[in-house]
Amino acid sequence: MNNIMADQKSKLNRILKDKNLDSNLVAIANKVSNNQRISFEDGLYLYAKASLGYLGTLANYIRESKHGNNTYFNRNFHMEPTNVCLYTCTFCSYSRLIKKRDEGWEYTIDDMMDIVKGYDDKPVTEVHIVGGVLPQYDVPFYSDLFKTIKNHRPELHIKALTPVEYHYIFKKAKISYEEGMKQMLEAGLDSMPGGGAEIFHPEIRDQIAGGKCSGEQWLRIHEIWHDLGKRSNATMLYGHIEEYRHRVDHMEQLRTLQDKTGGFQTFIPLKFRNKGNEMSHVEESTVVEDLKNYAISRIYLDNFDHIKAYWPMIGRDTAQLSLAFGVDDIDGTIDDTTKIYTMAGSEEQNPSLSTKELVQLIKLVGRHPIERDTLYNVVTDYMDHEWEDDKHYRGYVSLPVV
Ligand code: V47
Ligand code: SF4
Repeated sequence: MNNIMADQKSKLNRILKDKNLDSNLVAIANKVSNNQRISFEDGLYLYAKASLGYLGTLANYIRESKHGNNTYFNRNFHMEPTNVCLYTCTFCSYSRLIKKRDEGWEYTIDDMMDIVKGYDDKPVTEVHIVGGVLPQYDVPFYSDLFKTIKNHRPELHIKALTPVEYHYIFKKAKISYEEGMKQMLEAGLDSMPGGGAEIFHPEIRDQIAGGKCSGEQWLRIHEIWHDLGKRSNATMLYGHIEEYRHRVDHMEQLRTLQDKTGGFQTFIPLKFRNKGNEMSHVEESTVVEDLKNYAISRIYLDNFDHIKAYWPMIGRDTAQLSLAFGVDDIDGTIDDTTKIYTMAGSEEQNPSLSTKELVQLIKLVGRHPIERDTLYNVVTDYMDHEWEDDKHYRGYVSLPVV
């Protein structure tokens, strides 16, 4: 056992020997210590009863067993074909623009290729494409777009669209999910981002995302994609009108599919932000709740390799803290403005960091920064990297003690 793990194990042992700790929490800590899966009821119990310190200890133990101090990021850029959407998800700032289309944009393939070409001299490895749903963005449009990007820059990884778009465009084209995903693969799609998952349970999904693909359909499209030998991510939009049992149900369904396919790479909890949408009256979750949620995700999803914090949404400070609560990945070096979040009131009005800034942010909490590609192959290990203008920088502080 290396030093990092010996330290984490001794923190876990302190919990196991704590005579004052609730016996259910001791039992859950025992499962984690013995590498056993926790149950649905355990998940609910953690949300209801566990303290932040307890959750951090368990989640950090798992995080460091899997990855040590390694903390991953990638260099990508986001493209949003349109910010107008015919669906009416109550948490989203896009759909209200359907009535005021003059305030929105609807890009053509040429418009999007101009954006792609703007990154020609930049060392990005991935383009992340996601936006609203409109009828002109159909199977032929996206097939053309993926082919044109691949013709222009074959090595650029295309991570694009979610089951929300795929369900809509395949239905419109009258083709099955299987046929549709095969066509997307042939056009150049490399992987699927995790969006559109929201909360799977119909009690919540019907209220906040009525009309778009169901939880079952979302999971089915990912399963088909995994069966084609490809990878994808998963998200959960939390902190609005859902109850803890809906969050645990969501993670349970992801864990079950992951047992079957192993195709998910990363789980990304997305904190609900309340600006500019139909749920502005709903209070946002606290930072403590966000950290607890990261930790419980890490503990529950034992078969997911990575837990990602999307820093433009939660801000840099919480992203740094999250690295002690189960998170091992911070998305990305995004030097483009991703409007879906700035419209919803994200922490970062301009969600852009240079690689150097992101590396420093990770090092400042004692972690080991690694640039990865979309599939988690190491691109550059930044632990001992020095920038020419940066000789004075030796930024280390220790991790918050949990
Ligand atoms: O599905 C929309 C969310 C998602 C709000 O896979 C909101 O690497 C909070 O999935 N407050 C799309 N969230 C973005 C997404 C994503 C982001 C980063 C990385 C990856 C990845 C995927 O954004 C939507 C929805 O759940 N969203 N509105 C809001 N007001
Ligand atoms: Fe459209 Fe997606 Fe926004 Fe829902 S969350 S309104 S599907 S862009």
